[in-house]
Amino acid sequence: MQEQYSPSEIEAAAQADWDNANAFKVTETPDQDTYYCLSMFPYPSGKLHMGHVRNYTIGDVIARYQRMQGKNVLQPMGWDAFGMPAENAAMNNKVAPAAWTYSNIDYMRTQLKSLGLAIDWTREIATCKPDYYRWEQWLFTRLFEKGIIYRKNGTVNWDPVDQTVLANEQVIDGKGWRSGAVIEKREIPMYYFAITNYADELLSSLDELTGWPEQVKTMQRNWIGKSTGMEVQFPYDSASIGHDGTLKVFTTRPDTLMGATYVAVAAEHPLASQAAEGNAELQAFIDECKRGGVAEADIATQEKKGLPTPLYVLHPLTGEKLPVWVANYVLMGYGEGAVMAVPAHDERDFAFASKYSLPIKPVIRTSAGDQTPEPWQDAYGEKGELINSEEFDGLDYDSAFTAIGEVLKQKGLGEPRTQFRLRDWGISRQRYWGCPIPIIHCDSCGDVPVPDDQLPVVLPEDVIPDGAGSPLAKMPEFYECTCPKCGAAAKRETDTMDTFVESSWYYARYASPQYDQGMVDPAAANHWLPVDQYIGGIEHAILHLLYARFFHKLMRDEGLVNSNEPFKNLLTQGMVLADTYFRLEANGSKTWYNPADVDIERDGKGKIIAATLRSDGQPVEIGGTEKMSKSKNNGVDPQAMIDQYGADTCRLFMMFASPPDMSLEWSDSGVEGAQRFLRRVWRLSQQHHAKGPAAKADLSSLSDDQKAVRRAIHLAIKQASQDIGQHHKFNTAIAAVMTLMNVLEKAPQDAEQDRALLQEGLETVALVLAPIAPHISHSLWQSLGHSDAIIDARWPQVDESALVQDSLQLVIQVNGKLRGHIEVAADASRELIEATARDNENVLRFTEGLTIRKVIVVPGKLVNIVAN
Ligand code: ANZ
Ligand code: ZN
Repeated sequence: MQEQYSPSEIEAAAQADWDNANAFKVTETPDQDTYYCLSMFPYPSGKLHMGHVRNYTIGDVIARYQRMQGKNVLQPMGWDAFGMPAENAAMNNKVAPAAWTYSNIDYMRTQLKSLGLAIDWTREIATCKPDYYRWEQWLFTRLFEKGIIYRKNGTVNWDPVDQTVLANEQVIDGKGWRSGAVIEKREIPMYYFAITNYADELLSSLDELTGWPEQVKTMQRNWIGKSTGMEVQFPYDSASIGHDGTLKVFTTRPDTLMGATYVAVAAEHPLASQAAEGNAELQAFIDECKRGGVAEADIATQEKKGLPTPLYVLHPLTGEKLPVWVANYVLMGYGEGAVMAVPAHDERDFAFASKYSLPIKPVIRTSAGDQTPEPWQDAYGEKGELINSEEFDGLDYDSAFTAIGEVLKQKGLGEPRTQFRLRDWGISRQRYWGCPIPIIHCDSCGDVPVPDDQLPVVLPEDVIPDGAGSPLAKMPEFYECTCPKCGAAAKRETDTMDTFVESSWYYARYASPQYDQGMVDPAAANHWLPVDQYIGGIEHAILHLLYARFFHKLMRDEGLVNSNEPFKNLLTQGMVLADTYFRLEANGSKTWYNPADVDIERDGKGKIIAATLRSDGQPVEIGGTEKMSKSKNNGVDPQAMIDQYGADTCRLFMMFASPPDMSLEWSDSGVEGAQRFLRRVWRLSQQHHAKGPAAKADLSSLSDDQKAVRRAIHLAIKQASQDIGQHHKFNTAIAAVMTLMNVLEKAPQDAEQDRALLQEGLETVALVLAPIAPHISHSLWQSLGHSDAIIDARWPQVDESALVQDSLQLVIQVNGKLRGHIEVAADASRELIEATARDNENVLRFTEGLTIRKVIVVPGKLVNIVAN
C-alpha cells in the first residue's frame, strides 16, 4: 500500500481486478433475489457530460448497495445509437453516420469504464445494430398485421431545417425541439402506433406505480388527458350549407348547451374549406392558421382570431340558427375539430365573442351571480344550477348532463363520450440514420409487411447524407425489391422509425441481449423484469416513459413479458448547474466564457463578487448559476475532472453535494473537499496498516472512551443504512462517515483494544463508502487484511448493544435559557432526572427567590425549569 493517496494507480488496479474476475457479469440464478438497476442509456454524442456522470453514478451506487444486500444485481449499459446528430455530424465532416457513431461509442465506453461502474458489459447493446433493430422490425410487422400499426395521411409538423416530421411533443413553442426552426404543417402518408387503444390502461395502471414520483405520474395523466363529456350534433341549415348533414362537436359541458350562441370550426375542417371557396380573405386566414404549429400550448396562448362564414347550423334543442365561424383556437386534431361556443362560461369563447360582438348568454348560476359582464372571471367557468335553460332550469351539472343527454339521444343528436388528449404516435421519419420500416409497397398487394425470414431490413452503413431529403429514397439498390406476396417488382419503404421506438424496449432486450430467436427470451425477461430501479432525467418524464410503458404492454400482449409495467421505481435526478460568465458584445449578443477560464473573487459568505477572464485579465459579467449547457458554455468536462482527481473523488463530490433528485451546483472547492476527505481516509488506514494486523476487540472490557468510539461506528452504520436504503440520501450517509472519521482520527491508536476498534471503524468506513467510492474502498479492504473483494462483502450490520449509552448528558435550561449540563444514567427515571436538575448549582443560582412552576423533561435531551 502506498503512503500517498494515488487515485490513478488505485483505480486502475481495482478496475483490473474487477475485469479479471468478471465481477459484474450476471446470469439468472433462481434462488437469489434479483435486482435490476437501470440508468437511461446515453445517445453516443461524442463524450460524456456531467449529467451522464451524475446519472450513472447514482445508478451505480444503488446497484453496488443492492449487491451488498446479497442481491443478484443486473446493471447493463448500451447506446441509443440512431438519430439526427449523427447525420448532421456526417454532413459536416463527410464521415458516414455509422462510423461516427461507432467511434463515439468506443470513446464513451472508455469514459464510462474509467468511472468504475459495476456494469455487465457482456450485455452491451447498440440500437443501430441489425441484431437489435431486427426485432423491432419483427414487432412492427406483427403489430401491422394486428392493426395496431396503420398507415394514413396525417397533418404533421414539418421541420424545414431538419427536413423531417416531428411529433407534437417535439414541437416546443411552435419550434422544432432540436433545430429551433419555426414548424410548418404538411400532409403526408405516415405510419402510426395506435397508442390511443391503450390510453385507458396507460392511465389506470399509473396507480400501480407507487415507486414513481407523484409529479411524473401527474405529467403522464395530463398528457393522456382523459375528458368525459358528450358528442353533440348540430344539424346543418341546408339553405346556407347546400345539403343535409350535422356538425359534430365534443363538449365537456353539455349542461351549457342552451348557452351556445355560435359554433367554431378549425381551419382544416371541411366546413371551413367549403366556406373558403371563392372567398380569398377566408382562404388567406385558413392558410395563415395552417402555417402555425399543431402543438396545443401555442394555440392556448396565441391571440384568438377568426372569420365568419355564410354558413349556419341549427341548435339541436331549440332549432335556432347559429353562425359558423372559423377560429384559430379550435384544433383539428382534438375532439371533432369543432366546438359549440358558450361565451358566458368558456374563457376562450368569451374572449372571441367579446372581440367579434357575438351574443353572450349566461345559463349557469355561478358564485359570480347570474350575469357574466366583462372582464372574464374564473367563476364564470364554475359548474352550478342551470338558468335560462327552459325545462332544464334548476338542475345541477350531473342531472343536467343526464337530462340533456336523454333528449339528445332521443333526437339522435348526441351521446356521452370519453375523449383523450393523447394522439396516435406517428413514427415515420424521412431520415436515413434510423431503423428501416419493414414494409414493401406493391401495386397489386398494397402495403406488405416484410416476412420474418427476410428480416432484418438492413440499413446500409456506408452512406453520407447530403442534407437534401432521405438518402434511402435515392438508392434503388435499397428500395428496389420484389413483393413477398406476388413476386412482382415492388418498392421498399424508405422512411425510418422515430428513434423513440428503439428506446421503448431496450430495457427488456438487456435481459437476453444476444437472443436470436425473438425480441426477448421470455424466461430471461420475466426473470429480470420489471426494472427495480430506473434512473434518468426529468426531461423524459412524459414521452420516453409513456412510450416504454406502451411497449411493455404491447410485448405483454405478444406473450413476451408477464408484467404490466416496465419500471417499478423511478428516480428522476436533478440537473447539474454551474456558474456562468459572459461579455456583452457591441451587437447586443453575449459571449459566454467557460468557468475554467475565469478567475473569481468571493466575499466572506462565498458569494462571487468579481470575475476576470484569465487570458486577458479583463472583467467578465457574472451570469448566475444555470444548468450546464453548450449554449451557456458552462459545462465542466468530466474527463478533465477524472484525470485530475480520479473517479472516486468525482463520484463522492456528486453524491455528497445534494440528494439525487435535487439540482447539484458544481463547485471546485467541493471537489477539492471530497479529495481531501479521501486522503484523510487513506492516511488513517495507512497509519493503521503500518502497525500490523489488529486483533478483535474484547467487548466486555471496553473503557467508557472506547465504548464511545464503538458507539460512533454503529451510529454511522445506522444512519447510512437508513439514508441509503430507505431514501437514496447518499449525501447524509456520507456525512455520517465523515463524522465517524473525525472520531476515529482523534481516538488513541496504540493499545490493542484501540487498534481493534480502529480496525472495526475503518472497515465500516470502507464498507459504507464502497458503493460511492468503490476503488479506494477496494484497496482499503485489502489493506485491512481481507482476501475477499469488498464488492462481495455484505453491508455492515448495526450492533444495537453498541448504541446503548450508560449515561447521558442533558441540557439544563431555566426559563428557556441554557444554564448548564447534567450527567444522568441512561435509564434514569423522570423523577430522578428532575431531582438532579433541581439540585444543580446553576439551577439553584438562577431560581433563587423564584418559585419553580413547572419542570419539562425531554428524554435524552434537556430539562427546562419554568420559574417566576
Ligand atoms: C362547450 C363548453 C362550455 C366547453 C363551457 C367548455 C366550457 P377538455 O376538458 O380539454 O377535453 N373543445 C372541444 N374540441 C375542441 C377543439 N378541437 N379545439 C379547441 N377546443 C375544443 O376540453 C373540452 C372542451 O374544449 C370542450 O367543452 C370544448 O368547449 C372545447 F362552459 O364545449 B366546451
Ligand atoms: Zn404483390
